[in-house]
Amino acid sequence: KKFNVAVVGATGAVGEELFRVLKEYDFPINNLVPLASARSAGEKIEYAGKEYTVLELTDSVFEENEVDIAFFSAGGSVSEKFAKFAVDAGAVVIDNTSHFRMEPNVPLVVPEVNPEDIAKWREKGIIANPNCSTIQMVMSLKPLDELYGIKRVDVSTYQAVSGAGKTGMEELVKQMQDFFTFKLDESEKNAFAHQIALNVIPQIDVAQANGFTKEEMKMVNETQKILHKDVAVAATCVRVPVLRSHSESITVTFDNDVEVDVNEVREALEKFENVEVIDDLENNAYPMPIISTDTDITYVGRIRKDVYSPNIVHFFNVADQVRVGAATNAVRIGLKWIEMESEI
Ligand code: A2P
Ligand code: 11C
Repeated sequence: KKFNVAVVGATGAVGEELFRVLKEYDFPINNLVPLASARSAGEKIEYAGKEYTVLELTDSVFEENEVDIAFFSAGGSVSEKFAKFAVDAGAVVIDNTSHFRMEPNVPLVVPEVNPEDIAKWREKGIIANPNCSTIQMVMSLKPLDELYGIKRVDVSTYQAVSGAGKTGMEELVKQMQDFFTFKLDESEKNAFAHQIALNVIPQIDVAQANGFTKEEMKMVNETQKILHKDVAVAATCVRVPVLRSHSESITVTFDNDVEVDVNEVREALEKFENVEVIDDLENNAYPMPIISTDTDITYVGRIRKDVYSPNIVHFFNVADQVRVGAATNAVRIGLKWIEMESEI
């Protein structure tokens, strides 16, 4: 069976990557319906050698095009307003925004970690894609939780500008160009709270009453929902001048009686689907954004046992934010959904 597939946010950073990933995974598409705002309606996009016209997102566009699967990647307020029209038209919505993630009757899914949750999609017609920094973190937490039982996670992130969409990426490039022509002082600084070129910014998203940012609290709440476990999480989320792969320094505390064996940790990670270990410090080998960018793999390295506590391990985790953290996860959800629905 083939499906009519809509992509809301077709002209954005994640939308454009979605077309590449759909093609690479040979997604069973009957008709493709690229949607964006009135600003880009009429633009052409190419998919599998055919040209498609971008349509304006409207209340009726899903029904008119008999959409079966709708990927949403145009921001939370767009999902809030338009997801219901896709659901009413009979489509399953795979939503990349944070809008529905914490609703109890909306599954929040990383297919390698909690594919079984997809079955709950019928309750609201929506499957939520987690935040990018959560996705790559739970890819490494899941095998370790199965191995030893996780009690607590402390994470600091180094997040690429792609998390802020095309405007974020363009702003970093422009500021770097302006730096080399001695114009950085006058360069536009709109996408982030401060200049991002040659800087790091310890704030992603807005402040919360508890002193953490919204991005940091997403990592707490989403991790607990995906792992089905009240694991303690503390995050510090930092924007760095990298184009499109997020890095994370992660410290995991296991249950009190655990004695970490680094080889067992490495083996558990290596065996997990779509995770690869690069861990040879003496030969300068570890995950970095230049390795993960344009791949669908979550890379883990710098694995080491804590010097003081036998139940603590530290490691470094890197993945492409636009793919693993968004487009690829969404496409994998779609493929899993098709597989599960065809078994019913
Ligand atoms: P448009 O290009 O027409 O503005 P990014 O995350 O890279 O910034 O991309 C955002 C995506 O979301 C773009 O495709 C953008 O389309 C789309 N978008 C933003 N606002 C709306 C809206 N109100 N209705 C439909 N699409 C929107
Ligand atoms: C960033 N994580 O790197 C954000 C982007 O909840 O989907 C994704 C926001 C979200 O800026």
